[in-house]
Amino acid sequence: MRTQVGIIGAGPAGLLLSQLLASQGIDSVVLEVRDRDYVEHRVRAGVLEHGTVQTLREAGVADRLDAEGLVHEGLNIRFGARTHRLDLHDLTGRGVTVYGQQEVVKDLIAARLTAGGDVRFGAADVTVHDIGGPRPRITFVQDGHPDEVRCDFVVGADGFHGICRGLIAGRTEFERSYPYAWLGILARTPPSCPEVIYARHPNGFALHSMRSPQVTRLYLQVAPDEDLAAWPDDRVWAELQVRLGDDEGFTLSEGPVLDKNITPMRSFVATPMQRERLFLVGDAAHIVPPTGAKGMNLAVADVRLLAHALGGHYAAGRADLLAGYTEAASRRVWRATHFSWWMTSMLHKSPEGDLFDDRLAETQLDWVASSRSMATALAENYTGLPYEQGWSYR
Ligand code: RFL
Ligand code: PHB
Repeated sequence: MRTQVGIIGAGPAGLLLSQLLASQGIDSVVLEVRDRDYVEHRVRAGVLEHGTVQTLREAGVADRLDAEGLVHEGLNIRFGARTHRLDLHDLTGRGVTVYGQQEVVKDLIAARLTAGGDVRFGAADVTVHDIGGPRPRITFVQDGHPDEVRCDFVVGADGFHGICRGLIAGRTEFERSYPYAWLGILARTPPSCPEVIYARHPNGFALHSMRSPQVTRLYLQVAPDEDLAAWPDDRVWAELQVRLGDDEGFTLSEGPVLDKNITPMRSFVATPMQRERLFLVGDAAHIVPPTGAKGMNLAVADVRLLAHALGGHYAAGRADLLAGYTEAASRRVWRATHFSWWMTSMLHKSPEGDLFDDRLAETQLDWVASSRSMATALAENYTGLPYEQGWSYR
């Protein structure tokens, strides 16, 4: 099998890249180890930056997003049992859209397959060869049969646990782990507030978000080694009631729990994001803790840059854009890394009972709630900083 770009991973990064390349007349094959049903039902991100929504529209995959996505013009920060609303639209002229990552993935898969795109699910033993030569190869096994893709470039869109990052010899890795994790539930109950609530409580962080007018998404700060079995639904609801409660009459509505999981928190950046004919996008190169809602948005920003650089290569023989990919991507990567770290440290409770850290976090929150400049800084990062260029070379 011969293609121009071999993409490993059918998460939002790999699928969107395939779609943006197709819009520029560039062929790709996407190889995914999991089956389609698994990929389409993995509950993850929910908050899309203004620019992510724009990109999905330009990619021609936003019909359902525009119909079903929930546009939020503000967000709430709750601490000291009081709520402070940041008017994102007033502060930045922009908002965010709440629409599940798995819905974005479903829309992208449907668009690729309808257009005759090649997305292979259940591709096992994916192995990359010859990235230093002019014709890299990717071998894999599907339905028990060995197969091979020959391509000009390989893109590692295979997430944090993928195989591609390990092929960038001599890379530098920056890492920070946090002494907590998030326990997340999806519940069949209407959201208790039309907007997202980030709450800092003496018992720890809690987050109220949503997926639709009937489905609420909620998270609790827990220990990093927390056992999910120790959190039956009743305990989760009781703790959410305590941490999300305020003195202003907020009531949290409860309902059947549809999904429950624990996510560790980590900041991680690998650089460079390229070696020879291999490029990394999204979580394969960097991850952020979910507190800033940046992970998928950052994956989309990488993909825009790489789609543009590959477009420049094929349309105009430009080598400089591909050579400059790491440098171009890393500015936004580090901004998001800092923002996510900042939101995380401001909203979580120190599990070691470090009173100094707790006071610093409280004064930061108070500053955001009382200063328009600080609120604007948060809102700019949250709704997404502008892109420096378009994703299409033409
Ligand atoms: P993904 O989504 O992990 O996709 C990688 C794909 O590669 C496949 N794969 C392989 N395929 C073939 N061969 C191999 N050897 C392979 N190894 C792996 C995997 O099966 C998978 O299908 O990475 P991608 O595309 O870079 O996308 C990144 C996002 O998924 C991630 O950043 C976000 O989910 C992070 N995130 C959030 N991001 C936001 O922008 N806004 C949010 O509100 C937000 N909330 C979250 C989040 C992540 C969370 N968790 C569970 C980590 C909330 C949570 C709880
Ligand atoms: C979500 O809706 O899943 C969500 C919202 C905000 C975050 C992280 C996750 O910061």
